[in-house]
Amino acid sequence: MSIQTVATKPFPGQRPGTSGLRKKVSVFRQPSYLENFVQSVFDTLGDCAGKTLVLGGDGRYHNREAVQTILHMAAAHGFAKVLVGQGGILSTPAVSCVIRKHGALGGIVLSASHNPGGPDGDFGIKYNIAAGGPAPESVTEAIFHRTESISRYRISDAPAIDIDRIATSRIEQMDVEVIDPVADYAELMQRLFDFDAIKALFGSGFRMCFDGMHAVSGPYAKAILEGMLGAPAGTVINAVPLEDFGGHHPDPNPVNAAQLIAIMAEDDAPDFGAASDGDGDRNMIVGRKFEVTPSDSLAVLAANAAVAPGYRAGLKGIARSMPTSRAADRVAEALGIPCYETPTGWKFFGTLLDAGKATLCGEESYGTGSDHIREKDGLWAVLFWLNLLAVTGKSVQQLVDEHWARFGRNYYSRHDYEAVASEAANELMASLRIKLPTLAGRDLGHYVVDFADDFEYTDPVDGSVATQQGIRIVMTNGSRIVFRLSGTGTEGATLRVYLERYEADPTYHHLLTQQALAALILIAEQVGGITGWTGRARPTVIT
Ligand code: VG1
Ligand code: CO
Repeated sequence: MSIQTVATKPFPGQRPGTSGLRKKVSVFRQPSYLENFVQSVFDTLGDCAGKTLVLGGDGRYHNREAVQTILHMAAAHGFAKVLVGQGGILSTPAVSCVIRKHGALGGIVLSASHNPGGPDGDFGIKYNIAAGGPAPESVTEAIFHRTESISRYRISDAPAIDIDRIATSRIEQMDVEVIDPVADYAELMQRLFDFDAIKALFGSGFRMCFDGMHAVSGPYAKAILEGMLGAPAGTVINAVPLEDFGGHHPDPNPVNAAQLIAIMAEDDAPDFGAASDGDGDRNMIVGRKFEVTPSDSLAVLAANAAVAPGYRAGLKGIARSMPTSRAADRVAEALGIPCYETPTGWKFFGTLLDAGKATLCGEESYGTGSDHIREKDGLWAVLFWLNLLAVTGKSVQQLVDEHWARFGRNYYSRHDYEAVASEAANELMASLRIKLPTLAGRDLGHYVVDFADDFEYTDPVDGSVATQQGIRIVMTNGSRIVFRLSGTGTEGATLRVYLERYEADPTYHHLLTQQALAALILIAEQVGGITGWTGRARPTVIT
């Protein structure tokens, strides 16, 4: 066994997006493609002698091969130890948890999250830092610059090692410790939530359906819900991770988790439904015949955080991504704590969490989390809701209705136009930017524009600046339209249009969301010229 130095040439476009580098599997399978990126990560980290790395992925197609490649490269880079999930499996929140618990230098997550998998699907890779969260932009940019000039990578030629047995083996000087993917994570959840109360809830006949979507959270949900909390067998459906997610889109929203939505719409539906995404960091919360928006979920959890032992001491602050509805802001105001507005992507929450400025964070894209780790956390949110349901004895809908009655309702929707031509999407955004200075004060029928800008964020902790993070058109009554291009897609561009309208009067709290937002939807089309630029008469996905 020896360490080989292999000559290579840069590949264009290895710039990480909102959440790591995501490309088609066929792109990742080109000889040296993954190796170039991993070597660039290691070159950026510098000396790793004596250090520990965490490694795992969501089990999608190409996960196993990539794990072997990275293990052999880590050995060549001098790491002392790699903690790898059994079978190459670790959810994104579990990676974050394991990095923190074992004092690792960092970790590598292999996932394209909610993007489809399989030979024709997507693959992805992301580096997380010692705090457990996604690398900040300063680091991802350094990695990207390294990929542009890379000329060699180093790798051990040792044979492939067994990642299916919980045991420690060696590549060169490096220990490869295969760990139970669930254990550390489950132990952390047990410390945060009232497991006895949740056990009693399941013992009383409460029924739940958790849709693992054939992705990574199945084994976690089975072990925790059915194993530790005594939920009946069969509570977790689609529980076995498959390399192609059963041909589905592992994205927990009402469109892609249609099976769960159908189950929850039946007359004798379970009391509680939930789903998670490819890598286990997203969550969708569903009551009987009732869907909870992610923005509302964040606000409800924040308002009721004291039910959970891990949050009894109170919240330091709440942080949400800019396009996420302002429902959480109203809770923060009532609690007398700050509410931070960050750009899209979990990496922007890291500094706030590290500095103790925020306890809960959330994104409209079905992401919720807290300072227990540095990633969003799907099952964590589900356990939080279970804890809340157990303590209050109320239904999901009752809790949300009461929340709206107290704080008002933020009607909210996201319209996605997927796989549109990149050039057209860029031109749409450019034309909006030109219009921005002319919009303030304009009367648009039902709404008058208060201000319009391109969201720019200065991190209150480290002072770093992120520009062009979404065009927002904010009305005088606080209603908003936001335009943004996705940073996680692999085909053309995806335009996201976010719509929000606040309604204080409970008489109007039960309108259909798209109807409640109809006037704003019309304005988005008029101002953005969406159909003209994209050629699309309607969105691909509405959530
Ligand atoms: C999307 C979501 C964003 C989320 C990101 C990663 O990004 O909008 O809120 O943080 O995915 O989530 P974009 O750039 O496509 O809008 V995950 O669960 O795919 O890692
Ligand atoms: Co995800």
